[in-house]
Amino acid sequence: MLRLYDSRFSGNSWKIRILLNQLQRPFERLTLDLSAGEAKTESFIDLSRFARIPVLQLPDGRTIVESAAILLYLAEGTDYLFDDPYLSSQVAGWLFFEQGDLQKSIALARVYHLQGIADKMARRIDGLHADGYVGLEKLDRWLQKSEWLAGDRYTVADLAVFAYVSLAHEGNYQMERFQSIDRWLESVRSQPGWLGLFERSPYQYG
Ligand SMILES: N[C@@H](CCC(=O)N[C@@H](CS)C(=O)NCC(=O)O)C(=O)O
Repeated sequence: MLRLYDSRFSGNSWKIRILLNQLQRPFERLTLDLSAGEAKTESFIDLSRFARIPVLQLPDGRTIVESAAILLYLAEGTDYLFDDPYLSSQVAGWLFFEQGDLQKSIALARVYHLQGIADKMARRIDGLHADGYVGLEKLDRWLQKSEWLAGDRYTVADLAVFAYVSLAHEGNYQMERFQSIDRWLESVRSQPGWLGLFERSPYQYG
């Protein structure tokens, strides 16, 4: 069976649980406590390369790290990706955009708020917001004229970008002005098999 190493609050791991649920793939879930240093043990570093989650472990023991790589692996041959090389490149483009232009700016601002250190980190958060808003504006502009990110249907491109954008308000991003993002977030949430951050998949073991 597939095994997913994740953590409770991780948006990167949430992407993977949603896709596993949408694909109806049974998986074992091992939830690490990052604040207790559980990602930093020797044995987990061997599995994870960078001492980070998510990590997907295949039944033969090999592991895949980086949420975008895991999504591409799981989506191969399914409706959540395209066969056509051009359309596949459009999906990949959005996965890179999410990691380069959005993920860190949103995730770190959120972490500082969740850890209750937002006041102390106010200047750092201002910088993260400045970068994050540039990415969000680009995304909103695209969604003003397109229903989905790549091609004409929901794919892992939408799922990958969805996770942190939908959590941005937890990092005190003011999202009201992004009307097209708001419409698209709702469309992603209404996809069959979509799962809330703290919702348990019926395909989850452990
Ligand atoms: N680019 C990576 C980022 C992974 C990442 O940043 N993971 C965080 C949690 S979401 C983590 O494991 N941090 C380690 C720690 O906080 O100790 C991905 O998309 O999978």
